[in-house]
Amino acid sequence: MALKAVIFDLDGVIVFTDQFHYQAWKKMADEMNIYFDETINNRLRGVSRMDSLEIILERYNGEPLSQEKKEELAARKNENYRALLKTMTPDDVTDEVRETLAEIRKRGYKISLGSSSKNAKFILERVALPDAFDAISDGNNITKSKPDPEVFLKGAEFLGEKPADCLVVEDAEAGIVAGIAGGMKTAAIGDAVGCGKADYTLETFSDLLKILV
Ligand code: B16
Ligand code: MG
Repeated sequence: MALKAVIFDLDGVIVFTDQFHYQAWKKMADEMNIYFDETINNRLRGVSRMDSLEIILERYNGEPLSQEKKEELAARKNENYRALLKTMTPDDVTDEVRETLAEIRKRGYKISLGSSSKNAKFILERVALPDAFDAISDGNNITKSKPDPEVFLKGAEFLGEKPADCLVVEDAEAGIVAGIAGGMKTAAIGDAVGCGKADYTLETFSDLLKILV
């Protein structure tokens, strides 16, 4: 069946904010005396903010934390994170990514974002890509985080396309699993290549042009 649309993950595919996530969580973890390192940070790829916090709290040994306290910790991390996002500029998206997105649309495919992040629109504005997508599905329109397919199913729905006609592009195994669960084709880039579950693997972003002919 011919593909009609592409749904892109944001962090790890279009932009690379994992170092900002790391720094922001690290600050919060240090303040709470919780051990946190880059290996644990890797487990947060594609995972929602509150689920990320639960992973970090696996190393917490203090008094039990109320839901209110957890929300305060997540909000504190998000403040740190947004301060770092403010340093982003259009130079944080490569010409390769910009030109490939434009060419995919020119070839007649619709494109949507499919990101777990509640900061997705803010990031797209910072890097001057606010109108690059026909639809945006992000952390603000979902209740279940990847590996649940909700964020991608919404993306397909916003585009008016059937899931089976969509290709999901992801850097996280949780995202590839979500795409498969949603009945979509999947393309892995970066970290997700190693999981071996995707229909296609991309060495570089513009390899998409070989799939989307
Ligand atoms: P926020 P993606 C994900 O973005 C990140 O990979 C993940 O590390 C982060 O926890 C999640 O967004 C939520 O982000 O705190 O900004 O809502 O890869 O799905 O584009
Ligand atoms: Mg990602």
